[in-house]
Amino acid sequence: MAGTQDLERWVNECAEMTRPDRVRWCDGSQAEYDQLVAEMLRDGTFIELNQRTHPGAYLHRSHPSDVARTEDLTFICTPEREQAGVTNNWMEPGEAKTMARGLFKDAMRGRTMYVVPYLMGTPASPFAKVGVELTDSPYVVANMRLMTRMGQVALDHLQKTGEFAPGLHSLGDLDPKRRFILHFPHERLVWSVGSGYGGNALLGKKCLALRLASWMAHEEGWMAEHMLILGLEDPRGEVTYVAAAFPSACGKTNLAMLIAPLSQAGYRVWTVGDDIAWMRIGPDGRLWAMNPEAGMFGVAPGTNDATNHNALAMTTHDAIFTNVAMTPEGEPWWEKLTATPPAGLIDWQGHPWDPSAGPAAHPNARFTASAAQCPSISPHWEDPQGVPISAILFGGRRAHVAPLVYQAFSWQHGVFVGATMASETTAAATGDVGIVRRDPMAMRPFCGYNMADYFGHWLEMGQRIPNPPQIFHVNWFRKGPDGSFLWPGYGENIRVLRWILDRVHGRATAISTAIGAIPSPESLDLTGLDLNPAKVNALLEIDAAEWQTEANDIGTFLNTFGSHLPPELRAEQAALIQRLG
Ligand code: OXD
Ligand code: MN
Repeated sequence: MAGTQDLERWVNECAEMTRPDRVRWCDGSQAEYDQLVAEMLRDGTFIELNQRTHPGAYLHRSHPSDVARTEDLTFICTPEREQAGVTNNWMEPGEAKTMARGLFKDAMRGRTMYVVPYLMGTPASPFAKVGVELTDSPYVVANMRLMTRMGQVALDHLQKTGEFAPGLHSLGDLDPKRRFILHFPHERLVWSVGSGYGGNALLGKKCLALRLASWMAHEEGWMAEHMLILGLEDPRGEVTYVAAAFPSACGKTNLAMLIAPLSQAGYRVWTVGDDIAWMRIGPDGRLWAMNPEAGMFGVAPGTNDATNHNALAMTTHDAIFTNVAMTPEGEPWWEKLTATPPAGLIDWQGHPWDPSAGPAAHPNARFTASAAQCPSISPHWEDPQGVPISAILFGGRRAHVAPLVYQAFSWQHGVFVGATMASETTAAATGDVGIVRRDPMAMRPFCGYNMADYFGHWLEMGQRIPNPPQIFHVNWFRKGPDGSFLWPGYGENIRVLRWILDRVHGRATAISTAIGAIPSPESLDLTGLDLNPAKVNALLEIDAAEWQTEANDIGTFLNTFGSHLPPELRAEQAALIQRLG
């Protein structure tokens, strides 16, 4: 949609349909936020946490059936089914709207409709995009204020560009049977009803910045990816930027904020973004990435001083916690925050915690905080053009098969590696946890069009980038025969980042294998780690039999894409089989 008149007309139309008691235009100011918080504290939407230890921090407990993204209720609505492709649920746009109108009708009676203008990207960036979300959830408004540049700044941008992506959201009755997340990429439109969960309800994030943006990027010649962006500073002070795609809840936030252990003195990670990268070819022929978000919506369980000190530091004030547990002192708590749980915990549903009934915090409990509060935030995180990317990492959670790290032979081979990457499912989406599924570029739940065409777009970008990033695959989660992790992970991942950095700068050696180049023994610095040579071998091992099964499985996976599959990916699979001998 274009212009402020269109905006007003659309707001009126939506109010006609949903019948809120009042409509409130949000300006994004601190006073407005404070007022919203006060209202939510009064009606129980927010619970005040200990304001001495966590000033400005609040707890929200969601409906117990509304705790994660619902991929089975998420639809791409394009005129033809083929345009959505085999990895997406599809509905014909007219049918989808007729169905959803029934759910939106009168849905906001007794509630306020908040008009939330927001900007994805910094105001100074020529690539920033305006969205407007209409929602009846004050919790969503408060989160949007932390996650985006919200309010007047977005309206000012709209005045300049005359364009915005509309999104209508209502909690509805929170019944999963009446929950739908509908995307209309050709109209840049989202309708979301029946859920208050972040990924379903904060429409700037997964809905606009990934699903709609991936389609816009296809049309306009750029890339919208489910990637963190970090800068790795070496002892000489030179910073090399990396973008990395891992499926949800596989450690993107931790890697983006990694603190190098003492033994790796002189290396330092700067955080640019933890979830989404918008990438464009710069005038210098490199790929430049920007973080369209202004905040982080991270998984809390597992976060502690050792795994992610920076995330803890950024959430000790002015943060929203969702579905965490609470100590008797009113402090947030989740599994692994401390070695032993404190006595007297209140669980995520508000009851005294009974350890036999499950974890105290929901496994997908979240924190929301402004990115500016992150101690490792890069001085360049708001640069209008973004930062130049030297390496792209793909990765997953795989107990077997995938070695710690390998480098693709070329951009085309790297696209194949990304397109066929696999990972065990996590609690970030509803469904079984721990099943291996292929999640191309970690975009399976977020690609707003036919994924085979998306592969084609990646290949085409490779043709157009004069100086493309090198592509790597990493796996921190490989397990030994006794079922324990082989690699210490977390801060020690800096060692793998160092190898990648050295490869990019032509300083590290590698051994060419059937699947790509792995570190030569002397090129990966493992000093000080308790890793015997057998463990190192197991971490880097490429088991020919396992990989033959993998290559065949990849073939079956590629078959599911039918005629849209770019032939280059088939050729890469054939070449892999041939190299495996
Ligand atoms: C997220 C997700 O919340 O990927 O970032 O689910
Ligand atoms: Mn994500």
